[in-house]
Amino acid sequence: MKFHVLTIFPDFFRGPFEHGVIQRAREKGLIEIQIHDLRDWTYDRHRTVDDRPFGGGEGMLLKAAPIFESVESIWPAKRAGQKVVLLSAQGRKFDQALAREYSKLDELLLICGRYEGVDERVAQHLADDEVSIGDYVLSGGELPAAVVVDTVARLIDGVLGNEMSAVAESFENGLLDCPQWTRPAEFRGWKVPEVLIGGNHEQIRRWRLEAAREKTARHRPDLLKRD
Ligand code: 9D3
Repeated sequence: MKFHVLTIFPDFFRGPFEHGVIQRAREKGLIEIQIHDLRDWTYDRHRTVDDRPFGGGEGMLLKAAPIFESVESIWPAKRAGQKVVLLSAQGRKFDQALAREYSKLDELLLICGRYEGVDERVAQHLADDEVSIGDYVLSGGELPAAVVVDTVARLIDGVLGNEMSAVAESFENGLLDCPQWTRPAEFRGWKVPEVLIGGNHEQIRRWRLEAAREKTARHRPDLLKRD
């Protein structure tokens, strides 16, 4: 699968995709990530990408023209299996189910919003979806784009090792992961639950399910209320 990221801060992406699971997936050729500088599609001396909102108001907006021209240059004709996603604070909430949909695509193009927002014609006439990663205010769509790439890439066949592929399901079974411990069995007087050391696998399975339910009820009661 191929990811495109359109941004005014291409250097931002030097770090996030050069570690761990994502780096290995790129090396194996399972995913490709292309970063595009929005300013490459400006033609004035100052490489202007922003302008003031009609009707007045705070701050600046990203202009429509460089975004349209950039996307049209990346994909001269859009095929099935290609989607344009605008990352914006006004979008629908990104979740594991949407990530799974995106993981079936051939290519995903992520547009990073900045400043006070983006000319609405991008959401209306260019983007297939407008997506937010959660109810908090960020400075732009770059961190969200990295979040979307990471989440979607993990769902592509071969990206996770076979033993790990079930891990991707853990959010889809509607419960948070159960708490876990590693050695030593006692640290600063805090002991690991006895049942986990005992080796009775049926007892451990039941204990873990109950612990996951307890943690979910305490931290994410909204997950238990569904269906
Ligand atoms: C008038 C309120 N504006 C600023 C406080 C709204 C606003 C504009 C631009 C809020 C955030 C941003 C920049 N954020 C994004 O582009 C963004 C985002 C986010 O802020 N939170 C969660 N997901 C996303 S995806 C893109």
